[in-house]
Amino acid sequence: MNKNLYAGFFLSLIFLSVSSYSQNKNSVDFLIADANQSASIFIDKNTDPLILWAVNELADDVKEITGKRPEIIPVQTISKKGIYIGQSSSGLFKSKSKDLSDQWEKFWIKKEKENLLVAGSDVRGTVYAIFEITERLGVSPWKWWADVNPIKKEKLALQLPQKGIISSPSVQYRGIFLNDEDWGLEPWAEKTFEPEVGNIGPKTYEKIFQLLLRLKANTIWPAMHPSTKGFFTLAGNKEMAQKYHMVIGSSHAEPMLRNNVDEWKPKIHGDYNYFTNKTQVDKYWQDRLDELKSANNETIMTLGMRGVHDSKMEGAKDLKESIDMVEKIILNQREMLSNTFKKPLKEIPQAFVPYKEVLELYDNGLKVPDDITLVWPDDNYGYIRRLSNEDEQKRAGGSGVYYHISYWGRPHDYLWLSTTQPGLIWYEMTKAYENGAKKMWIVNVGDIKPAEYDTELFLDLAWDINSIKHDGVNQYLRDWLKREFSHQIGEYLSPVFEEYYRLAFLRKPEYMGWSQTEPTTQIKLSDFTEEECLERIKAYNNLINETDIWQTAVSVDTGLLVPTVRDDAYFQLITYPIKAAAYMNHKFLYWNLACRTSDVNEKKKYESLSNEAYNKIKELTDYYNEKLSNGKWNHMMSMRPRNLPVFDSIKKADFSKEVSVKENSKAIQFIKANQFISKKDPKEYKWKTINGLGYSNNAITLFPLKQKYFKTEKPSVSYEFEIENAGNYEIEIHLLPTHANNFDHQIEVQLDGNKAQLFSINTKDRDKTWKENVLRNSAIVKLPVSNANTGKHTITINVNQTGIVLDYIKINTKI
Ligand code: REL
Repeated sequence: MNKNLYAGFFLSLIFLSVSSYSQNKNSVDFLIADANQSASIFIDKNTDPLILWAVNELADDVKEITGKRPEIIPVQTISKKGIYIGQSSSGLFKSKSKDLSDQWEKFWIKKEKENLLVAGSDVRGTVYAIFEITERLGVSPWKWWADVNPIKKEKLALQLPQKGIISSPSVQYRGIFLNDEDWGLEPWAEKTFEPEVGNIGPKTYEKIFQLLLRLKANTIWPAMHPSTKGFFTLAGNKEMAQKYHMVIGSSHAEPMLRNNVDEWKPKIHGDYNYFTNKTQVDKYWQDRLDELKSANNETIMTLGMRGVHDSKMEGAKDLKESIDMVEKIILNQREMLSNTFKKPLKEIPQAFVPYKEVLELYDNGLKVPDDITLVWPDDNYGYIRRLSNEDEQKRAGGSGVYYHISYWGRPHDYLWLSTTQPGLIWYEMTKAYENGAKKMWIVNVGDIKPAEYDTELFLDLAWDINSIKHDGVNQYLRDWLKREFSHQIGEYLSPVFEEYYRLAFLRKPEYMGWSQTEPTTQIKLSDFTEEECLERIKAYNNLINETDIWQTAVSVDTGLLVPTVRDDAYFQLITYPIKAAAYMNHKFLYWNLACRTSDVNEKKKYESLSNEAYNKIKELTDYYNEKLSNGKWNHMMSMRPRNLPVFDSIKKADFSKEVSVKENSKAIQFIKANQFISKKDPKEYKWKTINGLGYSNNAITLFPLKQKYFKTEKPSVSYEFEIENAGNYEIEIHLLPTHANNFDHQIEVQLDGNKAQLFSINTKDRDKTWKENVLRNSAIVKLPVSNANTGKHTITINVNQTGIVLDYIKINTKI
């Protein structure tokens, strides 16, 4: 774009922004502060300390924006004009808030006469209401965690719908799992933020809990890797959880809130083996319960047993023995719980997480008592392995999900950047909810940074599953960018971010070396053709340019700069992820080109471009750690988590190696799944496009998402393509590698009038195909077409059930 075009583009953005700001007929404004005054905040004199803390946060936020801090005044009744905040049980609201009584974390905010009334059904509900207000005032929940500093304004008003807001969570327990923190969160806490403790201690947890409350979350699975001290072993951690009303749970490998890696001492306790060492193991669990009895923390107990860390339970000879033993262990654990807490078991929140091999036990008959929440895991790559069936949906304990946006393990870690496509999170979590997963959602966020956007998206869905519809995923991203930077930047950058996620959907930056881990293999050439390499280099170049625009002369000319106070936020939320992903791609793609060419000069040029890209990643990472926000994030960003080969400079690989790559097929057509020419929707079901999902960005599936089989009338979609030269072709249908409870997703593909062919598309466990599928986010069905005539052809694809997601179709020539 040249300068004039930019100017035109920006003018239209300004017009858009002005017009969207002016159409607010259905809303009311409440003035928080202007040049002369600021509203006072009135609270009950018996206000709970956590609500009081949140009220003070609100007052501080207002002060940072306007320079005026609202006065906080304890009162007994509503009289003077101002903001009244409290729990529904407080004397302030009396009969006004009957609709909130006995509700879980519900709140309302409304303007009544000249006052703003803010009531919550309980402590957390009231706190969430307060943070709903700060966010509507433009304060990012990431204010501290990503330095999204408030932008000064003289006049600050809260805009509300006429009827006010009533809100309550879709999912009861919503939280994060801090995991694989060895290269980010832990060293940062140890060396930068909390050196006095030298670990993830109460000061760090305090900041995390504050963030979670701003994000309307309530649950933590604490960090648990060997570099980290067990949560309960550090003085002040559990007290901090109590102060912030955080529910403490623990991961699939840590039953009874024990952090085995740190707390199980083989020299003292012996083997972590229930077959041979039951007494010690029982005592170890009971000790934690005794400690909790006096501490009074809110908890969710993970039950069952695996190995010490992320491994299978010790001691069982076979599947049957494992199943019998886990059932027995759960009964024993429950007995300990009821004996210790002297409450009916249904009043003690408990969870069972059938992660990795434990799902096999469950699928083979392991019985889990009815009041325990079944927390279904994904396959570590964003595809939920299984959800409750009709019968399981009737269980009293309900169900939930344990989901990953960061992962350590086979086939390859993705611990560095955060690139899970928002459309995928939206699809999988909405599907989970529609299949009854409403009790507990936990997301593995790695080190929190740089997973800010995906974390918030996940938790926002957990709070209000209806806040985003299938066609609203990109709009949501746009709104987020507007809040974090400005209206114009949001408009401009959202397509850039969509492209960042789309390119990573085809291949995450961490997988660009085509290497694997567990066992770790060396990098190798990609599967991309030369043309694909060049296209991808160009696509990432565009992203780099678009990211820089806001710091160039053009933005100076138009006055549309990143607000200076948000420069650091821009670096950590935009510049680092986008450019680091781009340079990682450049590093490998240029290397691929260097290896493929026999022209000596070209080879040299590509080699040096590859090395340059590596150096750029280093520069960016050094800046993140050393300079960003005056060193606040030092040690948070590692450009080589787990030191996997993919993170090395290519010097270590063989540049000079001559590689002849035989390209034996060429794509002649790419059809996005939503470009069908006709479709068949069975009664009450509809094919819809999920925006921001898939490499096509327009994947389609059947709605509603609840599991349903189609026996006779199968839903289908048809596509058309044209062949110019008669000959041999291949049709490649790309589906998302989603899972089915019974491993029985099937599609039938019919070419022209020929006989339809049946394909089963699920994988089991972690086999070779599953590994390939998750690395490329595609399950591929191939259909050879021999002696195809020139002219138009039609492919019809039908599906046997919901849960099958079509991304795109490629027509390849066979060379
Ligand atoms: O992602 C998971 O839940 C597991 O893989 C973790 O429990 C485990 O700590 C893993 O990161 C590797 O050690």
